[in-house]
Amino acid sequence: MHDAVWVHARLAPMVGPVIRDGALATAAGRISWVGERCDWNGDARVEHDARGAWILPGFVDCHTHLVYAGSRAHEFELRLQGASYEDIAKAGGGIISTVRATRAASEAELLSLAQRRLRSWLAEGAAVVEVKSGYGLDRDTELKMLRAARRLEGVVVKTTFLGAHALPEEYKGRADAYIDFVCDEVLPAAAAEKLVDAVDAFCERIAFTRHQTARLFETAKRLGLPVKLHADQLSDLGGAALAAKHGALSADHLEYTSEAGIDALARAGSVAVLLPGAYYFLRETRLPPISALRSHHVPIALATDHNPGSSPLSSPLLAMNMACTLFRLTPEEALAGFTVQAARALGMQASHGTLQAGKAADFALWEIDSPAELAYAIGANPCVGRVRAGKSVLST
Ligand code: DI6
Ligand code: FE
Repeated sequence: MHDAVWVHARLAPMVGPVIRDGALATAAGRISWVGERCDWNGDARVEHDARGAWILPGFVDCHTHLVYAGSRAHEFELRLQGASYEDIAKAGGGIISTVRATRAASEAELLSLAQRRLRSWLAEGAAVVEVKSGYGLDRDTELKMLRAARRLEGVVVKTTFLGAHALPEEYKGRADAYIDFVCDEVLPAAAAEKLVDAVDAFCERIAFTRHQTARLFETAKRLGLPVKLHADQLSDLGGAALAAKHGALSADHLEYTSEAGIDALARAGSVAVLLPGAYYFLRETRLPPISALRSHHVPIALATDHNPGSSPLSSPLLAMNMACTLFRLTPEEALAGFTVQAARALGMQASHGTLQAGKAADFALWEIDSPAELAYAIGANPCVGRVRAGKSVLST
């Protein structure tokens, strides 16, 4: 006996062909059957008529900085007057200004701010959201951020430790000592509290070197934690190759990655996570190497990179549109980027990203004529239903 079945649905399972008159059943929070409606002869306690709506796997946003306090709207104004993102960071603004506000906020305040932000993802049928720390840069605030992230409701949350996001003011001129502190105290404390699903770093001229990043990755390995990396966003520091060398789940941004770096990602089986929101908002002009990623068969995921400084973007749908418009991804690649490939970038391919029996019953219903419409439209939200662990949590 199945718990529920959705019939008269059009299904985009994100693996295999689409099904134009399908049925999808759930049992005990998982998908228990998917296929052509004419082949469905199971028993389900409840039958839902999808009335021709498309069902897709719930979106997986595999790169966000959703937990933080404060606003950076004034920096946006400064940039519009000509200041660069790097200028602002060097002058003590940027990430560090969000660190000040986040240190001053309580865990409850951080949770309530992030929970409010999360509404847009829920309205667009998201199933999984990754959330990074990295606006604490001290032990207590990093842990506070991760605890707040773990308490978010409505989606599956994956937490990533990003203690090596920027150099805090108290360590000015002592980046190596800060990395020692992160490796010896902060990351082990977060891991001991079981708050960490993966470890990330910002490897960049304005952040940490390859060598410092490698030291952090060694610590992650000792703690049995997978790694990912903010790589080659503003310059080519060889971040992608470094991530690949450490078997990273993903290397993210990649605007400046060389072909050798892409080859290394392909060999390591790491996912390339592209972040068009940051490219757009910082008015970057250097495109990530899409054709090389394709020719080397590197899986391409997309994410919002939601953060207050470089990508205040709260819409997976808009990120997909930007990926097509700015990066020339196909709508099919964009959809895969927010489902099957994003699940891989979080090591969740066994439970999310496709509509297949055995996976979590986390999916969304859309009133559209074809899945490509999700990447095509700007500012519309045709999500008409969201199912989480087999239960309908949004329907209109
Ligand atoms: N790269 C980014 O684009 C964000 N973090 C990072 O490592 C920016 C975060 C911020 O400006 O607050
Ligand atoms: Fe980021």
